[in-house]
Amino acid sequence: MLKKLPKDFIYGGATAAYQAEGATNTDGKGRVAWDTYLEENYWYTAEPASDFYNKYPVDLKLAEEFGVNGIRISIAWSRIFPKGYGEVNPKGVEFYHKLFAECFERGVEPFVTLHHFDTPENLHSDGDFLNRENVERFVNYAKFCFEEFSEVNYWTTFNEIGPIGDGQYLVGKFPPGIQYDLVKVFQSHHNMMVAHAKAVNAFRQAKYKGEIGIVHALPTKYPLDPNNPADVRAAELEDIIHNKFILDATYLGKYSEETKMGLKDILKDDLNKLDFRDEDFEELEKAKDENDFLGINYYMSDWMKEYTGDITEITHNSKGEKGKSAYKIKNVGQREFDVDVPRTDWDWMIYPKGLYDQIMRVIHDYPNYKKIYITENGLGYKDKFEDNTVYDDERIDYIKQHLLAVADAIEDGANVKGYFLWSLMDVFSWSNGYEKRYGLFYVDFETQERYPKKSAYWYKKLSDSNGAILFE
Ligand code: BGP
Repeated sequence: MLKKLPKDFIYGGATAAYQAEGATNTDGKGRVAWDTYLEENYWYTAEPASDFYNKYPVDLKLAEEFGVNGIRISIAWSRIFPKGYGEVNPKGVEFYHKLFAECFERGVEPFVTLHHFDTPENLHSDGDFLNRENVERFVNYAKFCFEEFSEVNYWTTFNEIGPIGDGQYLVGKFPPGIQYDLVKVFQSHHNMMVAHAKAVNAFRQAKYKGEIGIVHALPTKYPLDPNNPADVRAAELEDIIHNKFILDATYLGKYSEETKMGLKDILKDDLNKLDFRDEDFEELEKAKDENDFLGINYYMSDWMKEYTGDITEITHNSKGEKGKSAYKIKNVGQREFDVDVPRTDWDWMIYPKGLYDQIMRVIHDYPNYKKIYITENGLGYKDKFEDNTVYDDERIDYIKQHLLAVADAIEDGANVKGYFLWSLMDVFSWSNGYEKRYGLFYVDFETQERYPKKSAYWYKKLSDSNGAILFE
């Protein structure tokens, strides 16, 4: 049994530009699709978020004090290019230089994501990544950032290509709010993977220093009854939609035979609507061994069973009313929530072993992976603020159990080099608002004061002991 985590392990905290910065209309920032979408469909907006645009020195000081030695930050594309391309906004560029300098000043290594859900509005309304011109615009934006922000050591192209496609075209909880269109889901996944590959290939070609990788959300999928072949198939197909398709593109540079068979089962005659081109696979093939790291975001597992009905129906539980979720997809299967596993108020099934299984699957199926970071994991909770803190024992336990699963995977041969808790401080949740909190630091969104939670004190001990407190 491990007694500590590896020597250079990162105890990080994660953020994302749109969920943290606020200042959506400041210093020349361009609009993003989410601005309008939240105004029209939800009960909150991205103002003030956590006012990270102004408060970042406070958050980074807290990070340093509480042993957090890495931070995931994303660059808002529309601060750099307000229209997604063309003229550069110097104030946006300056902001990120200042932010990165503060990170280094505090000894907090920034892991920088180029795209965390926030495509500029005019590109989004022009098809987002379904439009191949936007693939090129993304690559140009990436190249600009590689050249300009040479202080960055760790680059991530995309955060969660999977949930973007699902949120935008399957569940319909992300702009443009389209539901049940699996052709668009796979086309979006594919085009974004091509954009990733092109950015990686450009990064290598120009020989920039530092590392580059991608962050995938990888929820583990289990058959409800492992002895029932129909349930097993439902889990496999659901896995293809969320995990296997994008992992194949990342590490095989093509889609495996199993994935292609699965696509056929899921899409039937619609399969021929997909536009996959030879030149796409050339880029994917060229990039497949060039990913310095894989970021895994892991929050939950799902249990799948057979579904023979003809209607696809998904209910998203956005308000944290336990039991509200429903999920069944024609030709795929349905999720069973009533299993003997704890779940959050948002019906996210808490299953640390799923993280172990997912890591082991990656290292077995994709042996050309080089290194893994757990780039997001955390407990969304309706925190109770009392005595100027939150006694979030549930969160501490959640983190502990998941880190122990990571330790098991390391012991069994996985090269995992860090863990970033979602989130460093409280931020708002894309489709659930400000009530679903995850942070180590409680944010009073009215005053923008920060208060360390009990978990922050625990995290400091974790980091100071290099993980040893996990094994006590
Ligand atoms: C991931 C996103 C994060 C964050 C997190 C928690 O999908 O990368 O940005 O939001 O999930 O999800 P939620 O806010 O829906 O609870």
